[in-house]
Amino acid sequence: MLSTQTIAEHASRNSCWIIVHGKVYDVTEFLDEHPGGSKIILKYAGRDATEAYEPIHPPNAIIDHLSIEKHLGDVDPSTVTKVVKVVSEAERQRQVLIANRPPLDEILNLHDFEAVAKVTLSEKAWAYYSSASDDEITIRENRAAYQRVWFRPRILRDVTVVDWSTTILGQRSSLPVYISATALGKLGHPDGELNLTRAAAKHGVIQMIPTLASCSFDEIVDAAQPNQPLFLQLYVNRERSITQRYVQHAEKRGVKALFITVDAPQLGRREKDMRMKFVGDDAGAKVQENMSGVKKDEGVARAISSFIDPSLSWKDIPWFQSITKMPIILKGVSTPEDAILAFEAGVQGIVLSNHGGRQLDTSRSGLENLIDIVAVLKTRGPWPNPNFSVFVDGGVRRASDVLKALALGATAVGIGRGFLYAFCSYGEAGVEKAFQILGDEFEMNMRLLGARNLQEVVPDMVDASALQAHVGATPRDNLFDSTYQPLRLAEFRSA
Ligand code: 173
Repeated sequence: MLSTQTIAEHASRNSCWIIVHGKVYDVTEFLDEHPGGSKIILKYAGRDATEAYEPIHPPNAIIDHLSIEKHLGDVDPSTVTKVVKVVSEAERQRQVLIANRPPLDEILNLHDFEAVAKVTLSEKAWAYYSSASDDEITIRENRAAYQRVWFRPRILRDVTVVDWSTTILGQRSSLPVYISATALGKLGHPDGELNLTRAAAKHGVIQMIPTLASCSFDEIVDAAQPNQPLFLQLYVNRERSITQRYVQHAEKRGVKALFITVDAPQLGRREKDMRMKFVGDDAGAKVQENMSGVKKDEGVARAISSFIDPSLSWKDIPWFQSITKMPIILKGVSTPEDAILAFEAGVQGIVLSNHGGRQLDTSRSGLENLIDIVAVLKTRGPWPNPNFSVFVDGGVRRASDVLKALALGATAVGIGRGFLYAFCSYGEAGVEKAFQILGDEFEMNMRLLGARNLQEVVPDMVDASALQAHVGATPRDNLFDSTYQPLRLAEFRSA
């Protein structure tokens, strides 16, 4: 057993030991191999890194990646001085807000989860999840685009029974919605992505597992029910053998589709997230950082994304097709040109996505791109094409949003943050509630739209003539506005 005093002596680039989960590791030689760079490790040189390690790594990452002779043994608990953490005023307030958060049955829509998450998440988690790139124009446009599409409802169609279930890539789904991948779930809830897996099992919804989940891939698959369909989101590693092993392991474990992220050769600059580097560090860490020349402008995501291969190109698609039989979907397509290239490459679908507004700012919304992309795909074969799915994500919070995308030709729609905020705020029960809310919204909206099933949600049910006009041309209705009672978000009891 090693004393904390001994460990503290190994706090430099020349000899760097860290503690994770009560075990001591010599990471000196690993420093330059760490996918997140050496600097972040050096910050914790000679001391306990568990708190920083936990949300970002699958539990076994260090054990799997560090050769056995670098596992130095246990920390001698008798040498550990219990640090009494000074709880900041902000943290104390956050705990009060968590204790007083609205009961789940007062949550009426997906925005409410976000309102709760905004004040109950740690600043770091909120900054990472909510941030988008640059001026955050695209993340806001993702919402606004849905408001430029108007319904043309049909009447008198006997809508006693309505059915919003569907099939996504051959898998039954209770909703025309899947859970899109979002990284680092444990920043927001101790059970991380497992909240989604468990709730999805109960409600027949499909989860896309993120490459950069906080839980390991196997933990997530193990938490799923025997026949629960799961998809996998893939960041392609510079070291292709790692990607090959990962993809083939996923297929063996029964994953039903591979969504390759193609819009992130480099991560966007998310300034809310980056800003946290300046406010979140303790003083001790600052000294260490200065010593090792740490760049202080990297957010959480950038710090762990250096393994992603920016050389990925169309030439790699046949290789993916050679290593797996899973359907392949390209996630992050924005133009008809690329939609056609994907179609001709023989993949099974595309996701019209701008990565939740986190990549190229002032990119158009997936919903808007859907119009042109469906138009060209219609010239290339049957429509809807049973062998080529077109998904949309970004800004979806309501069933009415989903119905607009479906009317315009989408196969199904992905929701990332909406479900993420549900589990951050209320764990698994929050995600179940989100599914139930969406189900209720589908039932009502489909009745009011005059569609008894999703086949009956047709292009004529929407007026998208304003979608591609990027101006707010709707006149303000001043008289109405002055009497309108605005909707209210979920409220806190006594804070
Ligand atoms: O959007 C993201 O934050 C993201 O996709 C990502 C990429 C690399 C590491 C962590 C998250």
